[in-house]
Amino acid sequence: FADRIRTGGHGGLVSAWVGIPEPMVVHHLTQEDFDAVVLDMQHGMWDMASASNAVAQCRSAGKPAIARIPVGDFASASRLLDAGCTGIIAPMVNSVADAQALVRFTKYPPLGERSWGPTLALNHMKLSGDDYLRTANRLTLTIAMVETRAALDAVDGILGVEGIDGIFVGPSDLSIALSKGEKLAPDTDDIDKELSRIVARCRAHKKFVCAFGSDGKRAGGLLKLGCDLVVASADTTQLRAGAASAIAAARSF
Ligand code: 3PY
Ligand code: MG
Repeated sequence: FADRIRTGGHGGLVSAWVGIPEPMVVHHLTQEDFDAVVLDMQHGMWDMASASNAVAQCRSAGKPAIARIPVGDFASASRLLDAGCTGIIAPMVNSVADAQALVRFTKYPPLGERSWGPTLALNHMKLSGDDYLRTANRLTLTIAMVETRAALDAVDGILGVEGIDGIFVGPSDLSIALSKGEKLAPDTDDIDKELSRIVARCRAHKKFVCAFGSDGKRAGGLLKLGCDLVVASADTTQLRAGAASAIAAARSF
């Protein structure tokens, strides 16, 4: 998966996004045609034990698990890679220094200072310690979120940090930042303009770009703007939309 997203030519990847802290939710979503599953540990209520069980569900379904960590919680990033995650998304990476700190916790030397202990990852990947050490920096993805004005200003510097594999754009926070707290408007032309600029900068640095779509149609639009991986709404949204549509169909009888 890591090579696929890095080298492009994948035709656009679509990921699930799960905040309900229940591995069985992840199990059910892996039965659909998602390319990956993001466990949202920033705003979702996952703890480390349930997240590592969710990673196991992804692994047994043959899908990569990517964890979004809480802001600045880089120590958890190492643990989630140890649990077998294929990637880490770090929110609110606003400077080169933030990006360098993230790389220190997610890449082994010489790129970073990730500490050794990937017991579950070795089991999941059926690799020896030596083979994992040799390949982990390439087979795992370190992804910095750009979702503030500071991050927009620093985007070239962040992309220039060796070990940052790609960028994930958070349109909600970005819209709040750009409007100085006036509005939540993630699906507007203003956001698309910034997104197109970020896509161009990622291409220039030969790195990939991901973004969150509030629904499937929006996710398709984000792919059209040049994103490599998009989220097509969160588990909670999908659950409630499915329920609302079933209720409406029953009541229209
Ligand atoms: C944002 O849009 O701000 C995100 O973090 C993704 O939902
Ligand atoms: Mg955000």
